[in-house]
Amino acid sequence: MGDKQNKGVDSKKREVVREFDEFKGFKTLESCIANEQHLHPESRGFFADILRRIGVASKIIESKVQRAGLTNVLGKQGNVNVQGEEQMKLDVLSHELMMNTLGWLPAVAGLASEEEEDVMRLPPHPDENDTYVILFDPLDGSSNIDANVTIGTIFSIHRRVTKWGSCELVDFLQPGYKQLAAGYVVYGSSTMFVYSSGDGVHGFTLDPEVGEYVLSHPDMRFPDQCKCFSANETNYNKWDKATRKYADHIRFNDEDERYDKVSSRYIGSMVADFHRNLLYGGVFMYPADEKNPNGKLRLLYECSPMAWLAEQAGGAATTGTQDICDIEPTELHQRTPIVVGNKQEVELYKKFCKEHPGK
Ligand code: AHM
Ligand code: MG
Repeated sequence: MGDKQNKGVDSKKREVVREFDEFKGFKTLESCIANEQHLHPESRGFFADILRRIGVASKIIESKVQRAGLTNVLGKQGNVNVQGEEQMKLDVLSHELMMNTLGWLPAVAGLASEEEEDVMRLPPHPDENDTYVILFDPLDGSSNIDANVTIGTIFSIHRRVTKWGSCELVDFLQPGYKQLAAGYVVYGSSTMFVYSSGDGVHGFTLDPEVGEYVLSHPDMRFPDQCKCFSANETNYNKWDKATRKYADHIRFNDEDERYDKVSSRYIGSMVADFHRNLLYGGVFMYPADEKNPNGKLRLLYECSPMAWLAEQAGGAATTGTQDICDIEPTELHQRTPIVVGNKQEVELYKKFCKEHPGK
């Protein structure tokens, strides 16, 4: 009888242990950041703190996005931002959340947001001069918010270049290739935190039961095959000749089997379009057009971080004539045309730009 009882207990134990088996390989964002930090014994842990805090901020934004329809945060705020665009309530809320979550970290010298005209300068760290600035688009794709369509947060981290006192504009106006880390959070059917600190691109899925980001997509790379063409094709007649020719080439090419599987896929949230293309293969573009002669998307908050991530994942990003990561910014809110995704496609677009100049 006693033996029988023990067997029962044992098998129950085994069941419980098996249930926990799935957690054995759990690598959380937290543990990966800590591991990376251990690889740099000289590290003061500041940089790791920033990544962790962005993770925290994104979880708070995620919770607001999830409950948006219940908490009166849908719709327009009634303001126009520095970009001349109408702000949504969730844009403003996410901006405030990012500012408040990151603003008190001693290693952060300053913050710049797509939603605010000027940068936020933070009190200099009393013992350190070697600190960081963070630039972000708190909620990208906000025209999609009210329809429950995937949106995201984009961030970019630079080491400040000035040495003493409050940070200055030059600390923020740095080319993309100087980024120390960049990433995005995509609020979709699940929430994912995708980032690189120069050693590949890694994706973590938020486990809502545990409340942790868990490594689900290590070392993300663009697949060779290009499957998605992502552009707002209603702008076709406003694009220049090279862009129109390239779009026709990729969409209607019956001769090259490379394009057999290409489909049009455009969400209108850069984060979501980029993320899908990174997983399936593809190219996203927001080129210059008659209405937006410098493109629509912002260099420092959107294009530079996404371009850097693309390069880290074996892809590329260009304006047509210059690599996005090589652009020396001159203004905080400057815009740039962008074509980003599979390297082969981006190279081909550059070739079209060379061969078909003009309108
Ligand atoms: P936002 O940062 O104000 O949301 O605007 C950027 C968004 C991108 O996510 C997206 O690629 C683009 O605007 C869509 O623009 P359009 O509606 O002109 O196609
Ligand atoms: Mg945006």
